[in-house]
Amino acid sequence: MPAIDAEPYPFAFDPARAALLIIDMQRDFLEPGGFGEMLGNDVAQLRRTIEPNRRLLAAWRAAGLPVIHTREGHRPDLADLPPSKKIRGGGPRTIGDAGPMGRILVRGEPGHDIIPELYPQAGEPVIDKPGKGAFFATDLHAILQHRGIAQLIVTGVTTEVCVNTTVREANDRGYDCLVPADCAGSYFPEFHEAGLRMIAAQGGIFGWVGQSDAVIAALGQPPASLKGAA
Ligand code: TIU
Repeated sequence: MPAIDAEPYPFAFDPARAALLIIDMQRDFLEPGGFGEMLGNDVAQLRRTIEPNRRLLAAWRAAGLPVIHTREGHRPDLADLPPSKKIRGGGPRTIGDAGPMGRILVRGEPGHDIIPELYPQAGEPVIDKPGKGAFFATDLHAILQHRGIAQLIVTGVTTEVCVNTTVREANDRGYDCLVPADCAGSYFPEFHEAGLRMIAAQGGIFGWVGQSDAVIAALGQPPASLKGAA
């Protein structure tokens, strides 16, 4: 089985049981003029992850392995939006209101969709999640179970919010998660660093942290399922 260099120790990669899970690479979080920037955030901190994600996604697709995308957002009628989340922040415009790219974090609106650089292809499930974690109130666990997935390469934004919450949820459900640091980003560099350290601390309490080049290199090795085959 190919080992991927990672913290706190090498990740025993099993491509036959692994999926790439790309978290919330949505226009409203990443693009200039979107909701994230409207709140005063520096989107450049997230945009540095686009090219590493693009390269990893291309290599992953070329290897024929499963890709799953997520989007944070709510029903147009906002019936799944907790009242607490609606008013959080106290700003003049909150989730569901008209924003710079359509209604903020509402499914079907331009800003809610995934950036063109990483747009899903036919056959790649897109998980629409109402929360920060990708397992809460979604069918992600069932989709992974049906495909025999036990390992997740988790990328996307933001490191300390939706990526971290998803890794913790996945860990409690028995998945081994590896986060390539260059493919995850936060508006706050210090939270990015701390978010990654929290995952790998205490012997990998929630998972592993590595780099996308090491994942791509591991994809070049023969899958475990083919090793030893006549
Ligand atoms: N996807 C995700 O992380 N949603 C957030 O709201 N992140 C923030 O950092 N605000």
